[in-house]
Amino acid sequence: MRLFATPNSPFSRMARIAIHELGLSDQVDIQFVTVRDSKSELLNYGPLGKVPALQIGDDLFSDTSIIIKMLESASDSCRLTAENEDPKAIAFEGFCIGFLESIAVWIREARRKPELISEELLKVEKERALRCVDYISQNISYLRSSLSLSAIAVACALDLANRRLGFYEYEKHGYLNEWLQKVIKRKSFLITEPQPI
Ligand SMILES: N[C@@H](CCC(=O)N[C@@H](CS)C(=O)NCC(=O)O)C(=O)O
Repeated sequence: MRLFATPNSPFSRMARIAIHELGLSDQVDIQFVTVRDSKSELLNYGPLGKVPALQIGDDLFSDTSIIIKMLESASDSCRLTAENEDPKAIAFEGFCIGFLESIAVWIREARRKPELISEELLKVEKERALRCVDYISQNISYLRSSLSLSAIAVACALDLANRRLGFYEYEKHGYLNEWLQKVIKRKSFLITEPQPI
């Protein structure tokens, strides 16, 4: 198997963390590619050109949740995704992935040329992030058992929001902050830390 990724993409980071946590590091080659680039190597494998993308044989799987499900089915180690029989955990998983997506949108907006930045969008995303942090804190029980896709998404989102946006409101929520500090010290997180930009 081969994972196409970029070193700083949060979704690529989720897939790389999952590979490590599922014990698949020896079975998946990680290939860093460029994105938003008409010469990207990734475009030789499919038209989408987004990372992460997982190649298994002739197939190229996109979308982080789908990729993590494919990785899970290749692993006899732990499970990361919510069980079909647990709708509340599935709902929370979707929320966590949406939270990471929103942090990525916020960062993308904040990094545009100053004259192109929409202050309104920055405000919308900051307010969303504050609401989500409260919600995560109220539902911390979903995150505190074993590592899950939900936990990976939330930890990647909060870690990146802190690094790129100076967003650290979660520190006000003692249990959430304690949980986050523990998760980001796992080897899978340390070896995939985003680089300064
Ligand atoms: N919903 C997708 C999002 C993937 C995504 O947006 N990846 C970004 C990097 S974080 C990307 O490849 N962007 C390149 C582009 O938009 O062309 C997933 O879950 O994998």
